[in-house]
Amino acid sequence: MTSATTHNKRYLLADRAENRAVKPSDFTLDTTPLPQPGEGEVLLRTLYLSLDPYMRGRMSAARSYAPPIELGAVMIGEVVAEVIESRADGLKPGDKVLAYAGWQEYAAVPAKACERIDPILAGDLPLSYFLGVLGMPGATAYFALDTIGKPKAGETVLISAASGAVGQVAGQIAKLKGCKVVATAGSADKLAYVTQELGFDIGVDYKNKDAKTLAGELAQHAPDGIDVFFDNVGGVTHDAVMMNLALRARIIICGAIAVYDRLGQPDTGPRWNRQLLAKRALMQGFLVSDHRARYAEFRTQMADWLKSGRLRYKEDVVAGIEAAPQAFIGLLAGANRGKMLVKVAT
Ligand code: NAP
Ligand code: FER
Repeated sequence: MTSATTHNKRYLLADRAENRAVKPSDFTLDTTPLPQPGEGEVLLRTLYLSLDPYMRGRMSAARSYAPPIELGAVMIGEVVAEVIESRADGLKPGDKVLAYAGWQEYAAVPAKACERIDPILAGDLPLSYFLGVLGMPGATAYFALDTIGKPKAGETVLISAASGAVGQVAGQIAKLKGCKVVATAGSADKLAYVTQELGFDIGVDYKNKDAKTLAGELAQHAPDGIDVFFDNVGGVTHDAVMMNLALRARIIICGAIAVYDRLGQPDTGPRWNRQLLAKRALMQGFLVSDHRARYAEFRTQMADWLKSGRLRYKEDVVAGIEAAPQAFIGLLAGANRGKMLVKVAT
């Protein structure tokens, strides 16, 4: 080990940013001695840290599917890491693993909490893909469509946040199934990426439009209505799509990033009940962690699509752990171009 590896830089949660946008001072940079692995643990050196919208929810104390991060604790996050010291059977130095090691350069974690990356499955694919298309976001796209959306050839599928970590995969799977894909996103270059490079059929910019205006635009592009709505954002986009449902539409409630800065303050009263009734539509919440048991199947299928060139994946990578807060704030505001990652070490 070189002298550079005697210390660990990490980010602690300093403020929950309740009912306001996240800012850099919500995170404190902290330097500690290198952690020592205990019996049954491994010392990990993070190569890539994943930045994901769910972290915003875990900063908040609002009730959800998982407990909030404690103030003063290391920000949570999944990493691809290299084992540099092992005090456990089954993992050895040099192994590459997935682990929830958090926003830090090094971590001592139980070997049981690590998932070894299969080098044969990975092949020539980048290791960072295990945090994206071959990891949690890719699994979200795959299982939400497989278990709720069930797109059939010829149907119209609407994907919001279509160029992001989940959206770009969801839209490509829908294309592989023979669907027409309508994408919404917040900029012309994001829409150009999904239509020109990924083959989605229509791109619609949702920015600075009220729900009625956006609904009218969507109606022109999907005159027979939306059969599958992959909702990554909530808010105005959600409302506009709900005005355009096809008969027996399936609505996947995957994310609501448009309202993450006002969690715990939901809209009240009847909202889309009449549309659901009239269209006999099905709306269901989705949580990727319910599908762990089928990850091997998902990874095999996705790796096959990637290796055969039938599916592509764009990443947005910043360098150094110090870049994490700003990149995360950018992700929540739409500054990312593809899956947001921090390259922490090589
Ligand atoms: P992402 O799409 O790579 O990045 C987030 C994107 O959200 C931004 O780039 C931005 O793109 C968009 N956005 C931000 N504010 C918005 C607003 N007010 N209205 C509309 N769009 C807005 O992120 P991701 O990792 O793929 O996640 C997408 C969604 O899926 C998130 O809501 C996330 O919480 C959810 N998710 C859920 C699960 C689950 O199990 N339920 C698992 C993974 C992810 P624009 O430029 O288009 O605004
Ligand atoms: C998980 C379940 C859901 C998870 C992330 C999510 C990191 C994402 C939820 C969201 O973005 O709202 O186990 O693991």
